[in-house]
Amino acid sequence: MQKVKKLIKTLKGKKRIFIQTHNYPDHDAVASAFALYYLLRNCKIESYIIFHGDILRDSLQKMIDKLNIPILPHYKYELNDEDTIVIVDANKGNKNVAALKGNVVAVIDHHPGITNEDLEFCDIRSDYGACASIIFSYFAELMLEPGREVATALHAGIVFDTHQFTRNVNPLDIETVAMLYHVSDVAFVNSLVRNSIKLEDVKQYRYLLDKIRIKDRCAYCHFQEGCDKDLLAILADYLLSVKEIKVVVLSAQSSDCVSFCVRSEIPEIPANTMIQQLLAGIGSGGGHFDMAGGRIPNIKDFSQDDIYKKMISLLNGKI
Ligand SMILES: [Mn+2]
Repeated sequence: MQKVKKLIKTLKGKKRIFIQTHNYPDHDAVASAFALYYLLRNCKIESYIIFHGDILRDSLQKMIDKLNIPILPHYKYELNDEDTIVIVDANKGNKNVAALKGNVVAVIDHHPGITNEDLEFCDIRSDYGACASIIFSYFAELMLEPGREVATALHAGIVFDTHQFTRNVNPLDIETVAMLYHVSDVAFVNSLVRNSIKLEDVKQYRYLLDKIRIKDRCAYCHFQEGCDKDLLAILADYLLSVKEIKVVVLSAQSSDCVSFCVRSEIPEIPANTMIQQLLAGIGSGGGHFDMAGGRIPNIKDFSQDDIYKKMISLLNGKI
């Protein structure tokens, strides 16, 4: 049976269906949820898009506003145990997905992960650059054309998640964008990509350049005063664009935890393994071989000198 038919069969007749993104969603998560909402609606299944956390990036808020994406914080709906949840761009039980009231019956994700046996539907394709490409494959199975708004969202989701086709790209991501290109508002997607930071963010660049510690082609910086998660990722990519820097670790303090962002261009030092080793015993992390994230839940367990020393020792001889 086609994947999408199985998903529709799973959801048909369910009372209230919520499409949940990972916490602090990014462009790909919101685009995936929006496209799935649209697809289900075409199959006479109503759903609601929800998330936990905040919309951190201006460019994402702009995408939500311009494309009229009906996404709301989960508390607006007061979920109960009878509700049905579909998770997109993350897996059930992930640390970055709030456990809400309701039954998680389906997961659609492109991060490496295991198929949870409790789920009625699970579609994990870790070789895809974006969850949006998986959702588009459902449109293709149904021979359903996404409208201009959905096409634009999917296009943006793929471009952002693959870092403009430089990371984890699968030929299918490129084929998907090629198909969407005719319908999508290309100029709008390009403007989102080009305007990913705001003037206020510039001071974090200054802080980074001031405080950065570099050794053996590895860079580390801790943001004592905090830095939002998405900007931390943008800054990590910015450092990686420096020719001599091959591995980047950034951390940022918030009121209750320390968040991490890791990048690696060295296959012998996968970012996801590195974050797990760095935070062993004090926190958790995961991701892809070239990009990963993590967090230390208790600030007391964090010392930037310890992290820096550990990073250097982990890289010793490999770089
Ligand atoms: Mn994604």
